Amino acid sequence: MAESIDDYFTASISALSGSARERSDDDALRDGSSLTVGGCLALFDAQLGSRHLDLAARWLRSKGKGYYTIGSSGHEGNAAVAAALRPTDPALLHYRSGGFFLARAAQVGGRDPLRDVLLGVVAATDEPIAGGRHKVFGRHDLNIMPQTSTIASHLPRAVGVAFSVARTRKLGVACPWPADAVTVCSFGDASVNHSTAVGAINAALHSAYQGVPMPLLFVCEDNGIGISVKTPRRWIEHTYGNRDGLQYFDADGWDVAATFDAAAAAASWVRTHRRPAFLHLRMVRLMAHAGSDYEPAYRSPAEISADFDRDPVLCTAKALIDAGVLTPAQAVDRYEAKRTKVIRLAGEVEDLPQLDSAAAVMTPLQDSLEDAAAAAPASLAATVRSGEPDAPLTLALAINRALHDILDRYPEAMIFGEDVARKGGVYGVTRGLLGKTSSARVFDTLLDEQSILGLALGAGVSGLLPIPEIQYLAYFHNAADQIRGEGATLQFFSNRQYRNPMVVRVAGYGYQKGFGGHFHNDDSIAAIRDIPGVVIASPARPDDAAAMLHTCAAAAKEAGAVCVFLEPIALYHTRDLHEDGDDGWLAAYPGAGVPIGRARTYGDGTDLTMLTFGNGLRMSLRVTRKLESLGIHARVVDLRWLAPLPVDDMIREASAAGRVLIVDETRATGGVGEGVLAELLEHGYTGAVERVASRDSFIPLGDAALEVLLSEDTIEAAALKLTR
Ligand SMILES: Cc1ncc(C[n+]2csc(CCOP(=O)(O)OP(=O)(O)O)c2C)c(N)n1
Ligand SMILES: [Mg+2]
Repeated sequence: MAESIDDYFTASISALSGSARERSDDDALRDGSSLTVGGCLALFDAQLGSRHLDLAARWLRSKGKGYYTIGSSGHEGNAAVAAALRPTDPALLHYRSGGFFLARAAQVGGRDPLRDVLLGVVAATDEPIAGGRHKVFGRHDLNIMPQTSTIASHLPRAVGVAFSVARTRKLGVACPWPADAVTVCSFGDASVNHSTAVGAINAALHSAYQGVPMPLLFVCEDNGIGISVKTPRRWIEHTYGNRDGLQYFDADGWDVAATFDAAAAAASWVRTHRRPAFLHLRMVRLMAHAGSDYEPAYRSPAEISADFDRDPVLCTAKALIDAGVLTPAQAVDRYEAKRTKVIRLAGEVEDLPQLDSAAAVMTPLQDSLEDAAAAAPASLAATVRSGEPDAPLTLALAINRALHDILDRYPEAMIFGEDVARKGGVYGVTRGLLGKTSSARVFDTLLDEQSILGLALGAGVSGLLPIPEIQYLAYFHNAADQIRGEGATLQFFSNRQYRNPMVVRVAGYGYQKGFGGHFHNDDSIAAIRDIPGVVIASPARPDDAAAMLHTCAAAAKEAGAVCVFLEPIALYHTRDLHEDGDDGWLAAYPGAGVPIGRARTYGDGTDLTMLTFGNGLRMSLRVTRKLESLGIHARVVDLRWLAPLPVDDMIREASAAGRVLIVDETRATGGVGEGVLAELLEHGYTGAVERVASRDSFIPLGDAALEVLLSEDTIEAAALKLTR
């Protein structure tokens, strides 16, 4: 299908007259601009490439060979942003960044970026970053991290990357970005309204306000519309043009020299001041939101064609003609030559192999989990501080001590979150860590879970080992997309070339004796459990907690694993198991890590196997003693890892009794027990099985909480029913 903008370019340029003059590559393109003739020709080339990639993507789509048509047309001015930066500056880009990508690739050389983008469009396995999993702008040697398309979800990570440039130096940790790097992130004018963007910009300002280096360039590519919804006129300059602490630059994105000058000024300002800046580029959006978007449904034909004269490709051609660099015929020749090249490449790649099996698709996930599973430290002896009395510890103390040791073991480890430093955590779990090291490694953050996780994402790709804390499980849900959409997907969409190691500590689960209500007793982890590749640790006992935390740190470090470490608040300071003073819930510090995906069995009864975790372990052990007095011999299995589940251990222990009770403190619907039951049935367990769980309710205040939380009475009744 012919695109009007395509014909318009040729017709408009052909109608011009002009002759070329002797211009040297080093001449300024025009008075007052620092863009040279040679620089402009290079940008024109990138812009032409980007435009013809968009046209080719639609052509491939029309033939049933291409799968992605969101284009960069109208945004090709972002090529000048790449030119104003260095290829070593980390970039997290808007999906209309064809110009940027090609311009940076031209600076670096190597693979043909035109072919690579087409490989992405046809979902070919040869594509260098996502390997056929998505069409993204990303390449490791260009320092462009792949982004998919959750609006603004990459901005919190960008803040984390910018933060880490100086922090890695301070800690003496190797960092992939140079000490004077500027991090750049780009996004659209509608996206900037997303709470994720607003939060990230706020977090950057909040850091910079306190003197923390924040060399971050926000680039808003403002085409005045988000799919069909118009951005109010002048909204971007109104909101960001005059914001304390955020240096504002702007330009017309169709004017390549002006864009280059503004981007160069912004980049230089950020590089020098190590503070955030906002570059506002006015753009047009040509050829609709995507190939599938029928623009006349919401914009008049006149409005659509009014943008044609602000086509950056056309404007750059005119600028080169005005400057006597090219004749109109030469400009059209370049345009057509690029078309020919791109169409030829498109023809070459259109039938290349795509991922052809689930295993092929999932290779990065599988490899990451396998590497993580191999990561448990064999001995913790070296990290255990000498002179430390070997007294039994509570869960909170064991975690605290493990965090001390992890800070010793990994100089790149950083512990942060709300209230973790000065106060030492709401429950004292991080007490003393700040005094042990410096505030560069243990620090309080602003109150924004999204920014906390974003900081971890950025720190992880920058060489650090982030251990963020989310104060309560309910507040993880508040920011879950940073793990779901960003953290968990990075290895998948980069074929493991980028990894964001992290151990997210989350205090959670119920049984706070009526205190706190639903937020402090959140018992739902469904939103974490189904995220591919994420490791979920759920320790119950002090020794396991320390060992598992060491394992998670090692898995993050060695495999780039995203680990969620769920700490049962109700057991933090628990000492006893059966009777007051029995000290049955204390344990000595462990000597080795615990492998991911391995359960722990208590007892060897063969009448009943209880599969459980978290608070369920303590309740089950208590019930077991009562059963014992009735002559029923049970064994209790602490799953310990909720993802991946310890399936082999589960099947073995379940089969030993042939009667299984799943004891699940999370909600019946979407709870862990559902997954345990499914795994048992799918892996050949044929015996009897029952499941008890908490009710499908939010947790109320006071004693009423006990009405909906799983209780020992319920567990006991189910156990008796199964065994009688
Ligand atoms: C969180 C989220 N909500 C909705 C969408 C769907 N969506 C994709 S692009 C888009 C519009 C973005 O507009 P803008 O930021 O102006 O960028 P433009 O496409 O105009 O360059 C929307 C709503 C999304 N990707 N992510
Ligand atoms: Mg827009």
